[in-house]
Amino acid sequence: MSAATALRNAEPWHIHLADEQTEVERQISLMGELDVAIDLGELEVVYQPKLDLKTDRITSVEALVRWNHPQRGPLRPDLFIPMAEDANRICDLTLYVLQRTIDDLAAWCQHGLVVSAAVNISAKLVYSNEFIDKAKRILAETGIPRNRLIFEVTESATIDDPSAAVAALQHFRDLGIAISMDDYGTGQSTLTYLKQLPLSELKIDRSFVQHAHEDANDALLVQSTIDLAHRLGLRVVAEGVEDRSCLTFLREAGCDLAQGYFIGRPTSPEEIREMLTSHTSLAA
Ligand code: G
Ligand code: G
Ligand code: MN
Repeated sequence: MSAATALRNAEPWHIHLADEQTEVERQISLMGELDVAIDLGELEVVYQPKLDLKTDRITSVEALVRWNHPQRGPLRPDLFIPMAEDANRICDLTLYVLQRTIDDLAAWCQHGLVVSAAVNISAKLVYSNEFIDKAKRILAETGIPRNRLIFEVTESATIDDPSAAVAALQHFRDLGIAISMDDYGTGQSTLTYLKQLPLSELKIDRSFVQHAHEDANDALLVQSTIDLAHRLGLRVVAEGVEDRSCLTFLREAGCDLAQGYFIGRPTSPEEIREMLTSHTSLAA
């Protein structure tokens, strides 16, 4: 191999190294900025509505964190949540989201609105004593009814050690918080877990919901999940509802709640208040 060829061959490697370097630097810098953003309260919390299919009213919302980075613009949670998990900042971030959600719930309650709100809890936090203790402290200071709070937990949080998961989730249930299994159907939940875990709700993953009105297999999976959940005494939420025919299918299938772009995108607490006050009907 000539020196020139060796150099040409080496080039992509160098570029790759340089890219990696830049990526690592970017991550380190973002992590530092995330620390500051959490401490300064620069993160935003928006809420996506959930429609009760029996009453055709918004009765619940899901809190979703947003980071409007001063230089980089809006950053998606998919990018910075894993980073916060790796850097051990997920506890602080989640407590911040929890506090904001409780404050917004309290403001909605003051306007006489009856609504519950869900906060996403990373798998890592389900077993964290620090998180449980600090969450308890926040809850002790608030006047909102406890049954207005839901924790959304993914299946992966409960798979590794089911009996530990039962105990951990029971701590939250003892505080009056409802537990929802998020992205249901994408993990490896067995019927045993469903029976053992102290759940209140199943959230069927959007990959099954989105085409359920037009795909016979998806329809079957969604319908039988709804029936199974009901027999276990659980409420069912379908996520990722993007059109009216999907909503109609879910209503006929006996689903309890629906969430998705057709019902509403994640939005500010003020807009949620207007939505709750105006009762715009989505009934077909
Ligand atoms: O809107 P969306 O892009 O908000 O959210 C993308 C992902 O980020 C979803 O899987 C959602 O569960 C997750 N997510 C949003 N907010 C939070 C949060 O406060 N905590 C955790 N752990 N995950 C969140
Ligand atoms: O994983 P989790 O269930 O927390 O997911 C919330 C995520 O789902 C957020 O990123 C939110 O923006 C997204 N989402 C909410 N409704 C819809 C929808 O109707 N279609 C799609 N494709 N994504 C949605
Ligand atoms: Mn969720």
